[in-house]
Amino acid sequence: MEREQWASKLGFILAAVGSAVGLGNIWRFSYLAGDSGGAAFLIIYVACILLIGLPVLMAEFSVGRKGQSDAIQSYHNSGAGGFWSLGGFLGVLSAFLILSFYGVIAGWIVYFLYSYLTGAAQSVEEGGVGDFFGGFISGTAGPIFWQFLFMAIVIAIVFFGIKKGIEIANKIFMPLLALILVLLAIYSLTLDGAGEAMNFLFAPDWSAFGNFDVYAAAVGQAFFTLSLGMGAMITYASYLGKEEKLSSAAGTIVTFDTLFAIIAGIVIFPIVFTFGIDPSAGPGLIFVSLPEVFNLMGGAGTFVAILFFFLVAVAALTSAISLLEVNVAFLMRKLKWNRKTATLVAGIVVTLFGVPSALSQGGPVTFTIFDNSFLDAIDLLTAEYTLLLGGMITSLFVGWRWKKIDALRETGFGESIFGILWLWFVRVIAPAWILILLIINFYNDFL
Ligand code: ILE
Repeated sequence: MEREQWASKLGFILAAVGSAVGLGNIWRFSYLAGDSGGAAFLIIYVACILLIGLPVLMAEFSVGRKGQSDAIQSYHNSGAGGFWSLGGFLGVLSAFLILSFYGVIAGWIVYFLYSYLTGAAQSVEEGGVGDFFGGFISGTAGPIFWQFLFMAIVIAIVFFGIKKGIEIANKIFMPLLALILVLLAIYSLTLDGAGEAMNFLFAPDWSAFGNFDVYAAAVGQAFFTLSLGMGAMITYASYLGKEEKLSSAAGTIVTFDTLFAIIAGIVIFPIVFTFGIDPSAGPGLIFVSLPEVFNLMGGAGTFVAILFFFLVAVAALTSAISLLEVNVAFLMRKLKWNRKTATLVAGIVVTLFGVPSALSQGGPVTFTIFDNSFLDAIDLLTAEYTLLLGGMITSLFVGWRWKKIDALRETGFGESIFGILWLWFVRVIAPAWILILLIINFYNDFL
């Protein structure tokens, strides 16, 4: 049977933007920026996106488009065996692990959306959202129900395939997301705290630049947000025809993804400052602090809350789709299953694997791994190790194992100055940076 392809290049770009834009841009970016000093984090983060994220993204696109197969086989097809395909293996593994807890957190988002629609969330007393949220995530049936519901929608979309499922969903959702985001940003800019928020986001505190942990957090975030090291960009690019240009697509995706994170900051921080909440509230920022504020805003707050949680839920959906597709493509090739069987099996297995994460936030799963809950342990294992390692292998593979001329032709740069620059970034600069960060992470976690 012929392998599926995107109906149009625009469809591919929207799907890749859909994969990139997700919980990472809103939930993760806002709490990291809030924690690590706002503007300083933003500058380091944008530098990491341009200097490491973009070159690695181009490398992943090249492997997928040349390989025309799932993340692992694409390495073999583009000239590598043995060791190198470890890059693909880590991608498939990371996609599986991340999706298992991503579905859980997305489930929380859908629960908040539902609670605002029914009125339950607005009627929480002032100061009580922490308990409301804590009570929910430490339950048993609740977190699992919402995780399953979210995953069922992900499975249903992937079930219909590249053109009829993934591409159509992204063509509908991505413009809608952009519209909601811009509306919310305009609203936030009218709030009293907007000026303070802009200062926080754009006027850097220079002392933060001396802190290595901020660099580590920024690179981890660059990988997470661009869906790198998780096989997603390799798999999506493998559904492109050989003649499509990659460099402009990569530039577009990076631009939209970064804009989306910055505008999400413009939505969130004015609310944070107007109502005097702590920007470094950590992962609970959008689950506890923001809803407290929405509830203080009266009728407008309910409307803003519904739009906000809908936005985050849909952004998470288009990302989760790409992670499931990595596993589906792998099973379809490896076991010669058809799409429907592969989607159902991969979807159900990854959802079940997410159950311990869902139950680890105060629920019955109480064991810890190096002092982390099950969910946090998987988050750290992927964001700090497997993504980075996979990305490093991909860079070295394209930079050193491919002939220079092939690498430059595949990216579409040719022998231009951009081409040569890109080549040295994937050969040396990106892998060296990643190695340093792997060492820092290891040191921080275990020594
Ligand atoms: N890139 C997306 C995000 O930022 C996903 C990461 C796919 C796992 O949320």
